[in-house]
Amino acid sequence: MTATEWFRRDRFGMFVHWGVYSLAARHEWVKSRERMTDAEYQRYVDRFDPDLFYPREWARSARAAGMRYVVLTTKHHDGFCLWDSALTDYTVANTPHGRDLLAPFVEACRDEGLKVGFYHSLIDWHHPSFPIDGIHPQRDDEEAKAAPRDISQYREYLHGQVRELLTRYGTIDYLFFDFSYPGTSHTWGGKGAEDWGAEELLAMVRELQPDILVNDRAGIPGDFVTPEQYQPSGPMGTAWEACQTLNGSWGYDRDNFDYKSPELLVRMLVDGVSKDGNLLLNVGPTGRGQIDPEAETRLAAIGEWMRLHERSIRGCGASEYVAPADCRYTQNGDRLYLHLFSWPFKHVHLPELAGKVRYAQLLSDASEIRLEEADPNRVAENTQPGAQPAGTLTLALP
Ligand code: FUL
Repeated sequence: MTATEWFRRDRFGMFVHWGVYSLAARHEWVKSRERMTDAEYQRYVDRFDPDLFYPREWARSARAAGMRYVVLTTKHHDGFCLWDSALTDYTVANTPHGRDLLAPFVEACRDEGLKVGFYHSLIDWHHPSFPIDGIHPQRDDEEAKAAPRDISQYREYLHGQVRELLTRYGTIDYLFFDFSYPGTSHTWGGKGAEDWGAEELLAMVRELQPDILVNDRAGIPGDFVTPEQYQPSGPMGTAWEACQTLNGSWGYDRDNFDYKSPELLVRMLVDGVSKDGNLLLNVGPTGRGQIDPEAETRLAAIGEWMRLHERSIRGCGASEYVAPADCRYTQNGDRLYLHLFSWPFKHVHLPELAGKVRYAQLLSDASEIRLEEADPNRVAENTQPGAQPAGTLTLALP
């Protein structure tokens, strides 16, 4: 099975944004938003001691939710590294925790049968050679701005760190660079791909991990595209994955209770698969390393749904048929799944399928749905409206 094949089959993964910003607990961009100096931000580094870091629990929650891969932030824009990099002191090795976090994470994922993904930020607000731009925390510091910064030194550092990540932990299945986009220059007026040495970087990645999947955010095309916090209007002509938050923040955001409902999260997953895409759903563990109860509740609810509906997601993709209003089709061979977002219902009219459906049933309990050939429409009728909590029909095609 090729990398793109597993990716398209599995459809659903967990994103984990975790770092010293989890201690600030007010969004992973806190350093930039509050224009913190390195010295101010150091208070989080000095206190990073995740005593409740049990990656096996993360992996089990992901698996129970129906996810099949997990992607962890190795370094976010703040530049802090979750592994003991030989290229900087700005790592977990120099926190009270004092130990590499990636090895236990990778091991836990593998033990739970999950594919392993690394997120790695191209942006780095800590490295002395990284340009100061409009989002850099030190953007008001005239002296820092005037000091010469040679991005080629940062480029070398970036390549060296990615090499570490891809040589220390065995097979890595997935890499999410963040961020610049094909054909755009960066906010400091840089050249995007050229700044990162993207072609060379990607060649190195593929040499070290020949089967890895790489996203599209290094300024050159990758293996899949990454709509962020929105659902595209249809198939994108290539493998794609929407990344979505639970509450608008990627990093742990203690006072933000603006959570998406489990129903909405399930719909986003269904919607993506109906358009041939994946969902990478984020959690932001606390500074102690725990996935908070609000997130866990949602993961469990999605898992309940997945337990009964997995076969309408896994291995499925877009259908050639156009679903009725407020419905989605996902399809796997001769199984067409009709997801009704407005439930319960009495009749569904499926004119396009006239004469094509051999049998119809509710997916959750396999109960039969009465089919009626009512000229000119084929009608699927639910004889027990409201009897089941979820409205997905399986339509057996010839
Ligand atoms: C964005 C980042 O700036 C966010 O913090 C987050 O990591 C998201 C997935 O990508 O570009």
